Amino acid sequence: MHLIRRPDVLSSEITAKAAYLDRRSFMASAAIGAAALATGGLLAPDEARAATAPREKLAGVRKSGWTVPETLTPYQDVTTYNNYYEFGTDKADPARNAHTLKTRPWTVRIEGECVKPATFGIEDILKLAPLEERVYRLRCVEAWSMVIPWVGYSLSELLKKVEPTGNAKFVEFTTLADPETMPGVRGRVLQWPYVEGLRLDEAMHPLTLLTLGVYGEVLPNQNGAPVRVVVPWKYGFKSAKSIARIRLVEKMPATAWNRAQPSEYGFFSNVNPEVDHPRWSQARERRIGEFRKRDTLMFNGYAEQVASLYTGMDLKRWF
Ligand SMILES: Nc1nc2c(c(=O)[nH]1)N[C@H]1C(S)=C(S)[C@@H](COP(=O)(O)O)O[C@H]1N2
Ligand SMILES: [Mo]
Repeated sequence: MHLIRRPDVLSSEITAKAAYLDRRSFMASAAIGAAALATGGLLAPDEARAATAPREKLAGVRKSGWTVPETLTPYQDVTTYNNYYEFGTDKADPARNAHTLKTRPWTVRIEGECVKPATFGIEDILKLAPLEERVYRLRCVEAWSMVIPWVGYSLSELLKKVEPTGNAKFVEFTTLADPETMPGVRGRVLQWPYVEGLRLDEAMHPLTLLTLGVYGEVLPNQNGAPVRVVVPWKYGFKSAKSIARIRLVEKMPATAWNRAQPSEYGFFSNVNPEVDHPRWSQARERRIGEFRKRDTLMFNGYAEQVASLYTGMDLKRWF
């Protein structure tokens, strides 16, 4: 079940990362200094905050066997090239705007087809199961990808607590939509709140990660703090950020992207190089930081783990 284990690759990456971050914090302080000089000390408040967003280490994170033998995408790219439309549609908008997101107090309500519906506080979610680092590929439907060291544990650990009933066939995720703190929610790019969904067996699959951190640290707001899912064999938009409610349901949920454009964004959205998006090819992808394109892998490289979930299904029809 586990992916290729390459602790050697991982530790060398981490060394490279430490050097990289050192250099980066030096450049960041140099940049603030230069900007302060240029503006006579007046930085726009948003820029000042983004530049100094506090970073917090997560305690007790253990390495896991879930990794891929590829170079990690630098922290800088993971946290400044984002899709989080509640904070704007430009890739740089979330890092600029998401400082307004209030991640405490935070609760996740889990209800619907289950024996023990409950509201979990974020502090309890952080302690519910051991935190693991898992290096996953993330493939956006826009044909770019990253390799990201997420921190969390299998979503199944949380779902088990509420004891899904026999009627639970799908899981619906509803994410925060607060027009006060999320400028994008005042516009109409999507119908808010952002809703995503998985079939129950997909949600219970050990690869599906309830994600609380990245690079050993608390999840930055722009990456979906304080809690999101990451479903590595599906296009990135299935990995809903800043989850407020989870509902176990009998019918396939209506999801934000499927409602917006059903011919382009199917419910399953498994990464599939053989099924093109109506407006572009999905055969290849640009790994952020690389020049030459890579071939996109079936199920984003996780076929061995997940292909059996779709036995007998026509993947061109159920895209
Ligand atoms: N709530 C919410 N979740 C979201 C999105 C969004 O706009 N809003 N964008 C999705 C898309 S398109 C992608 S590619 C991933 C990006 O995650 P990252 O910015 O942490 O890499 O988040 C997904 N989750
Ligand atoms: Mo995406």
